[in-house]
Amino acid sequence: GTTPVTVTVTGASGQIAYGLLFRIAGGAMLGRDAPIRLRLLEIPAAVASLEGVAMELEDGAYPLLSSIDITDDPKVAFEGANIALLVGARPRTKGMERSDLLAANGAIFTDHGSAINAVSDDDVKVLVVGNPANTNALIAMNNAPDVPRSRFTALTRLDHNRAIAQLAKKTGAAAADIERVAIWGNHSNTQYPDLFHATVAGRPALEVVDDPDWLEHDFIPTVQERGTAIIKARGASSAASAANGAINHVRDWVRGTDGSNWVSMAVCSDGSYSVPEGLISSFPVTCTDGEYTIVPGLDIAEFSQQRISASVAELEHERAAVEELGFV
Ligand code: NAX
Repeated sequence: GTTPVTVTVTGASGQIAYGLLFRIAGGAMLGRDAPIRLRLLEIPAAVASLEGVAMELEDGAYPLLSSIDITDDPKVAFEGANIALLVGARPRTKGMERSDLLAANGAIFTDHGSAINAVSDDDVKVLVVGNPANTNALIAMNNAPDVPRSRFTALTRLDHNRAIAQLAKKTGAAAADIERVAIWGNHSNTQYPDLFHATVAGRPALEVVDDPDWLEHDFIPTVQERGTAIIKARGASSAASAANGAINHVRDWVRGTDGSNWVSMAVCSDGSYSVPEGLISSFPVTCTDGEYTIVPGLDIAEFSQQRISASVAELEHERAAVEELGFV
C-alpha cells in the first residue's frame, strides 16, 4: 500500500534505537513496499541528542521514509501508531533496589500504555523491548483497556536467535537449517531455551547433538547468560542484536512466519501449557495475516516443564510486585 505506516519508537536516542531506526527506514521491518512515518519519543534531557539521530535519518535519504517527528510527549508520540516499539526504560543504577526499578518502570509503562489506549490506531501492535520487558508489557497492557490484549508483546526473539546460533555452532549447520527452537517464560536468566522440538536440516536436534550434558550444562546456561557475556566483552549491553531481534519479531508478526517453522514471542497467556492466564510469557508461535497463534499441543518433557515452571513463577512474582505497587 502507499499509506505510510506509523511506527513509534521510544528511547529513540538510545543504543538499541540506533541499531533499529536506520534499518526500519530502509524497509527491513515492514518491507520495501511500505512507506514509513517515524514518531520518536525521548525524555526531555535526550531530545537534543535525538535531534541528531533525526538529522542522520534525513541524511539517509530513505525512499520509504515519509516523515520523522520527535517529541517528549507520549500523547504525541503514539498518535496514530500502527507499530509501537517500546524500547525506552529506566535502567537499574547503583544503589537502586529491585522495587525502585519496578516502580520507575511501572510509572513509564503506565503512562505509555494509557497514551497508546488514547491515541494509537485501532490496529496498533506493541512490542516491549525495555526491561523488565515482560512485566513492562503487562503494565502497558493493563493500562490500555480498549486495546485487545493480543496486541501487547515483549521481545524474546533475541533469545530465540541466540539459541539458534548456539545450536548452529554445535552442529556445524547453517542457522537457516535450524527450525522450531523455542524460548519459554521470562526474558531473564530464568528463561527456558527448548531444543526438544527443534530440527537441524529436518532431523531432531537432540539426536543430531546426542549430548545431554551439552544441553543442560552448556547450551541452556549459555543462552540464559548471553546478555551478561556481551556486557562483559563489549562493556555495553546488546544493542544491534537486540534491534535485529525486534525487527525480526515485528516483521514475522506482520508478514507471517515461514512454512513449518515457528518463532518465540512473549505474549499474553491464554492458559496454554499451564501458564497462568494474563501473564506475558514467551511461547513458540506462528503468525499469519498479522495475528499470532501459540503453537498448540506440544509434548512437554518433565525436564522442560520444571524449567518453564521456574521462569513462570518468576513472572508471577513480578506481577504480584507491580500489583502491590498499583500498576496493574
Ligand atoms: P539506552 O540507555 O541506550 O537507551 C534507552 C533510552 O530510553 C535512553 O535514551 C533514555 O533516555 C530513554 N528513555 C528512558 N525513559 C524513557 C521514557 N519514559 N520515554 C522515552 N524514552 C525514555 O538503553 P538500550 O541499550 O537502548 O536498551 C533499552 C532497553 O532495552 C533497556 O531496558 C534494556 O535493558 C533492554 N534490552 C532488552 C532486550 C530484550 O531482548 N528484551 C535485550 C537488550 C536490552 O538489554
